[in-house]
Amino acid sequence: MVVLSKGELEQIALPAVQRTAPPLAVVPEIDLDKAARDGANGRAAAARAVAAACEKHGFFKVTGHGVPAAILARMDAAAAAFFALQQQEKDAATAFGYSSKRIGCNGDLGWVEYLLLGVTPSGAAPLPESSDASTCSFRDLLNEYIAAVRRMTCTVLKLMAEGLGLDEKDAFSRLVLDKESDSMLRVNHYPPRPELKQLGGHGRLTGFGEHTDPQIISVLRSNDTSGLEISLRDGSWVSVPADRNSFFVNVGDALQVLTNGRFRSVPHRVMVNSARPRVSVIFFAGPPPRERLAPLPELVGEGGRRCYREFTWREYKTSAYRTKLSENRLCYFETA
Ligand code: GA4
Repeated sequence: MVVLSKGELEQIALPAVQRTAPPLAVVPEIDLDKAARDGANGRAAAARAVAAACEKHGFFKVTGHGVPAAILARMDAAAAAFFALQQQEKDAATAFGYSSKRIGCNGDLGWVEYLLLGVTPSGAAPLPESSDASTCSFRDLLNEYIAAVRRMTCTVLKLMAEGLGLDEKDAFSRLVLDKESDSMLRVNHYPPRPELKQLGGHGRLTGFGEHTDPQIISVLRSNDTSGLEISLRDGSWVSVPADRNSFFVNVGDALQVLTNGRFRSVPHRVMVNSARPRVSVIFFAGPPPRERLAPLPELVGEGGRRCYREFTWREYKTSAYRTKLSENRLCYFETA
């Protein structure tokens, strides 16, 4: 078990200036089912709405997503059962990348425990041969979930390309369907902290500190406990009302680069609830390691300025893993 010193725990709390909870966000909604039913016009309207949300906030909500309710219910039950295990059993779940409180490898801490797995289109990495039946069935469930969410992710990425007016409608989705796509799945559990209540609603504890996601997009679903906050263009923070029936999409750094900054990667963080656990499952859709990323010529335009130099996803990821969570990771790749 990871035991933190008092000093380490104190680092998790936000500075005093950020003590009160921010106002509620008004999150743009895209209904994929409706877009499909309404034919070409419905699709074009959804594509425009997706592009507008990505330009304004880098964040929106997907309803009518088509991920079967049965998979979501099984995932909820499996995540709850996993995090309810004895600490010793969780610590042994190395095949699923279990970790607690420590985020990344540069000293970031949060009031969170999580599973973190690398995934390609063929699923999560194979388990050791000695794995027991329950480990195998959990892995199978994760793979079913990943396959369903990846399909929806690709629908969203195609709408993004359409909304940007790109000729190549699979300019983004092909990166995620590539057999070497370097995607990830994360299951986060933010245990409640009843002590926060005694502070009269003013005590705030960081579950996962402010950051942007390095990938193309991240597709998140949570239980009904709020806690996710996003930063708007003016730097203010808003709290995202939880909705277990929908998925939330974040624009990541790689998409900001490909769109030459037209879409923005949204800074976000998660705050801990005093009464209820928050559980979220996030699919981070990434390109293959060797993929060269640069602003798409169609989005730079003739004589336009390229805001980022070309680099490979491997290069970006290596650089990102050297940073602290809250750092601006894109600045090293900006053109002068
Ligand atoms: C943020 C998005 C994903 O959760 C993640 C995170 C990763 C990690 O937890 O290991 C990072 C973080 C994330 C960005 C900067 C680096 C890497 C922690 C950290 C300090 C899995 C990812 O890909 O980047």
